[in-house]
Amino acid sequence: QLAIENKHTEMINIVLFGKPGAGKGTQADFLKEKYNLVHLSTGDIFRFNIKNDTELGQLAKTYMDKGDLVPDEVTIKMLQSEVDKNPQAKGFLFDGFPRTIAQAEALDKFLESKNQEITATVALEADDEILVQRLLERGKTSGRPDDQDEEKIRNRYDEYNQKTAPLMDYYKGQNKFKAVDGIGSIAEVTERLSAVIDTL
Ligand code: B4P
Repeated sequence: QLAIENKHTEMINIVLFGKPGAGKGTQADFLKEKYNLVHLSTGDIFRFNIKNDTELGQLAKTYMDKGDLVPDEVTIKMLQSEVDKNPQAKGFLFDGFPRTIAQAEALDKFLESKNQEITATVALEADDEILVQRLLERGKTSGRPDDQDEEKIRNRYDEYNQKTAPLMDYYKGQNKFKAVDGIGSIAEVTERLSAVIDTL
């Protein structure tokens, strides 16, 4: 009985959800400080591994450069090992993970094994056309191969629509899905996200 109660009160675990370029990484930088959460961005972890030319990085690069998702098996294993590196965490901010139903199911199972769960999934909503422009803009300076041409960016949206969008129903089915408008200044969007997180 006690264990079940603890499961709901001890930690807050948030999934930051949204299309490519919706501002997940941008907002995560503010939210992790404000709520004292360990920020895990699968995109950042992959890019770190690519930069350091690790085996994982070499593999991830072949998918990311084309705008494809990295295979579930690899991504899930990596995420779990990052969670395990933070036993003192007060909660996690998952950014860019999960991106498939298989990843979401694996995450639920994994957290369950630690007597934890996802508290809520918060989605940043925005139109594709605005986001494609944001990514092309970032591509001018970011050096990210997946931001540099429209065809790769469009492929990321196809991947999102096929594999990631179904997660909205997955989390709605668990009554854990909350959406906020992702258009506006960075500070405005942070305000909207905070208003939702404060209610959790
Ligand atoms: P990610 O690194 O997760 O990147 P993202 O979707 O491009 O960006 P994000 O939403 O974080 O946008 P950002 O804040 O940067 O993924 C990259 C790739 O990694 C994937 O395509 C995939 O290949 C692989 N990958 C990652 N996770 C995976 C997983 N779980 N499974 C399989 N593969 C995985 O913002 C974008 C731009 O908008 C920035 O330039 C920013 O300055 C600007 N911006 C942000 N907010 C703004 C605002 N309010 N107004 C104006 N501009 C704004």
